Amino acid sequence: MAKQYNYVNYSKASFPESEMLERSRQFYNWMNERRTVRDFTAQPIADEVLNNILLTASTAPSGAHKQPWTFCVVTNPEIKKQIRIEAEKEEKISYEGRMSDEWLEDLEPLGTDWHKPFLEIAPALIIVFKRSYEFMPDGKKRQNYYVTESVGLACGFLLAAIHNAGLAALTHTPSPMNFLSKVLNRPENEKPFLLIPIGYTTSDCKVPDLKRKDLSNIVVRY
Ligand code: IYR
Repeated sequence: MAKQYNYVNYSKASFPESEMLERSRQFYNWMNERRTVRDFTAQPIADEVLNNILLTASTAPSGAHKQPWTFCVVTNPEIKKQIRIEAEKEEKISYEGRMSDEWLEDLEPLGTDWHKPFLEIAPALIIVFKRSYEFMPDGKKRQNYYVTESVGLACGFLLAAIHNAGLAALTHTPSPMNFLSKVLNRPENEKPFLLIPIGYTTSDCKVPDLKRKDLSNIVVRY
């Protein structure tokens, strides 16, 4: 039988309602400034900043607290170049035939294409892998739970931490992305989930002037 956790006291910090109102408003305003960007400078990111961002991502809740994620951080120019070459190979095939007309039409306003220079320019690429199971010391496999949900949550925390640090990111999903397992030599229990270039924005960085849905379009109250 597995041993139970030792339960410890937890006193959640809270705030008077007026302060809560102000904090929630400020946090929303701050998060609403986060944008997905594709224009990065090559300026490197301090290791300690990267580590704090990754530790924040790993505070996300996960099924049975398995933390079923691996974050590969690539700063090596040769490996970034290899990733760009492989990603562009797949993206070119996707844009030139694999993606449906409807999908291409939906992407038209964003103006994306198969060229991915940011994969080489951004100072760091965080490649998030999901771990569907673990190898036990005796070599047996042990399942993880709600892996997609857990890793999705960790990625949300990761993006918030990147934004909070004053850095920008792109949630990139080259498709298919199994080439990442090969390039990064990952074990078979890990599957690529998201490729996140991270860095500083260029001075002439542009983002689409898009609007976010308002409350009435995202919330149903009962
Ligand atoms: N993965 C491709 C296509 C793409 C798909 C979606 I959905 C986007 O929001 C943006 C791009 C690419 O990265 O270009």
